[in-house]
Amino acid sequence: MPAEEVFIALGSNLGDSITIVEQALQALDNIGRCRLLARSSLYRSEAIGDIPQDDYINAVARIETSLEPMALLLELQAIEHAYYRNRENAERWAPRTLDLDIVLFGNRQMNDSHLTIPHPEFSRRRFVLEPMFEIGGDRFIAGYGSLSYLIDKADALRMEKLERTDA
Ligand code: A4P
Ligand code: MG
Repeated sequence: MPAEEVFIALGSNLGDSITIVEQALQALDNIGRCRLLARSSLYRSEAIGDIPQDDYINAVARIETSLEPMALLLELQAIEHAYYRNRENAERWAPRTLDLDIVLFGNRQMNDSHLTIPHPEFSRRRFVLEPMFEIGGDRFIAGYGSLSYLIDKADALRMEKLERTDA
């Protein structure tokens, strides 16, 4: 099975979010049959959603994998669990220690009870689009348009790029 290029969005707004997201980026490289190709800077962004909550630390990773989407999702959930994400708090868009979303998986489109690809919210989320642009440049996404076009249209959001400390 040839490897496919996948974009993963990372987010955290509970605990030591900067360290958690940095460690999660490394953890992605350690998944079997996955290779981290690029990672964005960290971004601090205003939380979207109905409940007032702390700012998020967000980032995007570009990986190459020969795993199927569902197998990759299970690996991502194992990483989330390692950070004690509190699943008791079932409220949608509640604060979380670590959230890993599959944004794009090659050119695949799917929608079943476990996975929707592309991620249903990505095209409106500046904290996903700008880090994608940072690591991959502009690109056309079938059914959506170019990244630069999506960034222009995305919701206004307070967002700040943090200095890289790993470079
Ligand atoms: N699932 C379906 N499609 C996918 C996909 N493409 N990637 C399913 C990952 N998971 C996917 O996920 C619930 C179920 O979604 C999973 O079991 C999987 O089968 P979850 O991570 O437990 O729930 P969730 O993340 O709370 O729900 P949701 O609706 O995915 O929330 P979001 O969209 O992740 O939003 N504000 C800022 N500034 N930055 C943020 O990162 N994040 C959220 C969470 C809200 N506000 C934010 C941010
Ligand atoms: Mg999620």
